[in-house]
Amino acid sequence: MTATASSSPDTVVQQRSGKTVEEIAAGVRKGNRVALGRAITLIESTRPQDQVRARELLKNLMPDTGKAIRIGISGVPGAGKSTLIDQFGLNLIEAGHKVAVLAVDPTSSRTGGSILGDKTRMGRLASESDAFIRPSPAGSSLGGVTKTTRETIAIAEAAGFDVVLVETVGVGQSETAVSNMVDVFVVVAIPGAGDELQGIKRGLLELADIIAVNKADSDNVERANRAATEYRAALHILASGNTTWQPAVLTMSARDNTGLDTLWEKIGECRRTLEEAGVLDERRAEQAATWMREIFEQRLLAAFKGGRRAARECEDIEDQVRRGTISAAEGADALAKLVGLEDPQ
Ligand SMILES: Nc1nc2c(ncn2[C@@H]2O[C@H](COP(=O)(O)OP(=O)(O)OP(=O)(O)O)[C@@H](O)[C@H]2O)c(=O)[nH]1
Ligand SMILES: [Mg+2]
Repeated sequence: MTATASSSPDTVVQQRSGKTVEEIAAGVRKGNRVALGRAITLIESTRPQDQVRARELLKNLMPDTGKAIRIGISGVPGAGKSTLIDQFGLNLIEAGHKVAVLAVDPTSSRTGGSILGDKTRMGRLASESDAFIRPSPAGSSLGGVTKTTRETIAIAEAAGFDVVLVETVGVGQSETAVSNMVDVFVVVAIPGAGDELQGIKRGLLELADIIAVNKADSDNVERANRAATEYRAALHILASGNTTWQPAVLTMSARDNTGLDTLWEKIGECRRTLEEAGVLDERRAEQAATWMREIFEQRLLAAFKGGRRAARECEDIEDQVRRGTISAAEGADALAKLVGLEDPQ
């Protein structure tokens, strides 16, 4: 009774399914929905034995990953990301693609409303058999969500989805995390009142391969065009001169389904340009190395904090840093000593 209560319902299904990793992998390769769900449940599970199986599964599916075009979609809350993904996804399915939509939203555990909101805002896409929508797992840190999303991209690719859209809110560090797992990064902007660049942060501008000014409809068209001009000027100032791809700026209306063809064309153009210059391979290689480092850091930290004594001492040191009794550097020193790291002589 207690054991059941402490496991998530998904985990219980996983245990009952009794499927081997090979069976799940075979199902995923066939594009089987149940297998896909099982695979992702395994990946999202925090139980150590599930994590071992998840790693086996990823290894098994590895040869079938990497084939999709991976697109990040970011932008301030309310910019129209979900509306865009819903319409864009439908257009792509119409054109014969299979579309997976994932979200990186570490705040969803706090607000609790975003998962429900996204399901309804992508209502039309959600009911398509060639679409797969997976909200951000609730209750995880950014690091946890990032790891899960990266692995889910791999699973979705193995299941035959050839377009992967990763939505993230343009706040905090989540957009950097997403730009580190996609081929092309799209920022959805909106015409601001007065100062057009209000609707986008400079840091986000630097990550953008494409800026899509949304809501260019009704009496907003003029303002959207003006915003696009300002973004072009801002990007021009930022441009280092020898980048492979000069970011593109376009206007669109996700609501009215206008400008979305151009968006797809630009995404393709960007990816082709990066591919031909060898930058895409470089990006993906660098992403794989970053991914490895993150996984290792997380495991190291988990192993370290897993020991009860270490966890207590760790908390104690953190407390001292908070109170200002010791400096952050001294705290880090104390932690290093705890794991047997000595200062180089
Ligand atoms: N006029 C107009 N309204 C739009 C357009 N796209 C989205 N909206 C509206 O803008 C609001 C926010 O849209 P969402 O798609 O939920 O925006 P979001 O960026 O996903 O928002 P968060 O998930 O909260 O960050 C909704 O009321 C949409 O109906 C558009 O192209 N034109
Ligand atoms: Mg949204």
